[in-house]
Amino acid sequence: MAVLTGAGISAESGIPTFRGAGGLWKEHKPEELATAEAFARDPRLVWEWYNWRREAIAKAAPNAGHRALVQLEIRKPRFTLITQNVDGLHDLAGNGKILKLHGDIWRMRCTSCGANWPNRRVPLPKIPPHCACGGLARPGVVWFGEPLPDGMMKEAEHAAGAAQVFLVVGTSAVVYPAASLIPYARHAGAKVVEINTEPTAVSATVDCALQGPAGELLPKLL
Ligand code: BV8
Ligand code: ZN
Repeated sequence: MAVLTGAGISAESGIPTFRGAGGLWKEHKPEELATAEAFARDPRLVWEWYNWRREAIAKAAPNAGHRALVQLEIRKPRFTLITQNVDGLHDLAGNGKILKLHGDIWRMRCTSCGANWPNRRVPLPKIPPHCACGGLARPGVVWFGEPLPDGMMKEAEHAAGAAQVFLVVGTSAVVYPAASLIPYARHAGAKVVEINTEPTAVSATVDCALQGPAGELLPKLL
């Protein structure tokens, strides 16, 4: 079994999604902030946004939807959780095998020496933060226009291609290449089940589209 999650699974933990009402992208557009160009132009502005998101995420706890996916991993011998989320709530809930397609907001990377380290300081004492080497640090996430971490899509495609059931939870399925895992799983013969509060770009193509909040439907699915 394989599961692909998006921001919607963290909505009931109080973390705003990207494209929904009150979404993160409302005040800002993704191009403005979640790109290497924006960071090069104004690292302070981009770090202010990530600092604000880290503070919001630090207050959030995994919800019943996250917990249901931990139970699923325990019950299913072959289980891979693939997430587009950078909030770390699947780790906090206790899942073991997590493919983080878009990185992790709780990690930093040095723009000069390439060091990569965890940092959970909230709020950040210094903005923008720097590496021990003195280089400027960046959030350990994948920005628009950047490639996913090496080998990540291969591993995700392997999991999606081998799954009998591919669960797609809380994603608008507009971001690529993550969204391509959905047709990939279907063409490999998986039964695709979608859980979302609204119809999405893939709802018409899945075997079963369950409409409702992940925090309610995932425990029921269990
Ligand atoms: C790449 C990390 C190439 C940063 C993120 C034109 C057409 C097609 C593609 C492109 C294009 N132009 C550019 C592209 C490529 C681009 C892309 O896909 N753009 C989109 C916007 C069109 N992709 C990229 O740039 C990727 N890289 O292609 O590189 C390359 C290759 C080699 C060498 C060089 C370059 C990189 C994409 C990664 C971007 N980073 N995040 C950060 O977080 O700050 S993406 C960001 O969006 C998040 O990761 C998020 O997870 C992701 C997807 O959004 P969702 O998770 O789906 O969230 P959303 O708000 O959209 O939807 C929430 C859903 O939940 C809704 O459906 C809602 O109904 C539902 N929901 C709400 N509440 C609940 C619920 N469901 C259930 N229960 C609830 N309670
Ligand atoms: Zn460094």
